[in-house]
Amino acid sequence: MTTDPKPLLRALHGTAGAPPPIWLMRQAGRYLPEYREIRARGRDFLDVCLTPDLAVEITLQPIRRFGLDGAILFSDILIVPHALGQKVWFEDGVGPKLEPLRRIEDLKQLSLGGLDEALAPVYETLRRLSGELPRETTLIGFAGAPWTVASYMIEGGSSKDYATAKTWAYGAPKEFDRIIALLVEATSRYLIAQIAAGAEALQIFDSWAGVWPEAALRRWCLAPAQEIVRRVKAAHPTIPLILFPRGVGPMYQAFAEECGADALSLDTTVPLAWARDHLQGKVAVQGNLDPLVLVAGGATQAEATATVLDALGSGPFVFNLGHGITPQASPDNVAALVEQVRAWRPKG
Ligand code: 1CP
Repeated sequence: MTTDPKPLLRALHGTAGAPPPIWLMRQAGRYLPEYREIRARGRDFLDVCLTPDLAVEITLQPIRRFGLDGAILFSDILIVPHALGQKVWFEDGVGPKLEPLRRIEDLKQLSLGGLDEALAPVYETLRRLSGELPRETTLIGFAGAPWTVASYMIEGGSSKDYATAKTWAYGAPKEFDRIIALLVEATSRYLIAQIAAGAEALQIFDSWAGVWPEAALRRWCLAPAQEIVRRVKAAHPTIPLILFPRGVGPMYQAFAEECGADALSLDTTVPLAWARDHLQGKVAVQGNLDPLVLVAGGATQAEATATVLDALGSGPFVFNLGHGITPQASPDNVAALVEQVRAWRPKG
């Protein structure tokens, strides 16, 4: 794979190279005036995700501006509950809202039967993007991990402590297994179809993995990730997968050894030397600049960026943030970041 013309694919397949490729989680979004302009036309957010003309345009916005190595499909992780038949909507200034699952019987209202049809516009978006991207740019598909998606399905939106979802899991673990199993099936089918439509790499976002003790983390995050990776690899063995088990601390090592993904996306708190010594020999790593550094900018940003590059840039590495970019980030700071990463070479 070392001959691949796409730097992001080379890194995800385990090849180190300077400069490392760069893309940013949530790189399309509210920090870009051209995104806000489209959103100001007043279309419902889910409708934007499901309108290929708009989703293609928004995906391309950060590529045109910054020439990033990866273009991530513009969509949302909550498109999967929507496609399963759950009521999902986005309230401006509030975030996602869902008609919550309350009892295991509520699962009967969800069905895998309508998945392909509901997600067809997403596949159309990917097909169009694969014809429009520069040849060195990698098209990244994605989905939420079962636990993170389930947390929204049960809580009915964002949550501070996930108390309703966690209490269900602890009180009726077999029922919770069924919810997770449904999402493993839906997510695997969705990711496999994204590859068929043109996705060249995939990221699975387990943004809220960091709330569990070890045994529960293994049961509801690590094992489901392993199963999704197994199914996707069985269908498409050469497509690299990135997993983002945000906030799992030293358990990142278990993910590196056991989940089967090609790369792990590191959250902002993962110590760099530890990641180099305990993870990077097993998987490619991606990360992990604090997104708020892109609000501060200046010397703070330059130093923090150099620290990440110097620690991880000599192994298989993808420069990224430790979580999604915030609406307050400055596009000029993003441009400076890309320039600095592209100029980086290992010392000595
Ligand atoms: O215009 C708007 O107001 C909508 C804001 C917005 C955007 C731009 C939402 C609502 N989703 C998205 C796009 C999005 N979401 C992308 C696409 C493209 C890109 O990365 O450029 C991706 C990959 C996501 C993934 C996502 N959605 C995650 C996982 C990543 C993460 O940041 O942890 C999660 C948890 C969501 C749920 C969600 N959707 C939207 C919001 C505001 C949230 C988070 C709410 C919360 O904090 O609980």
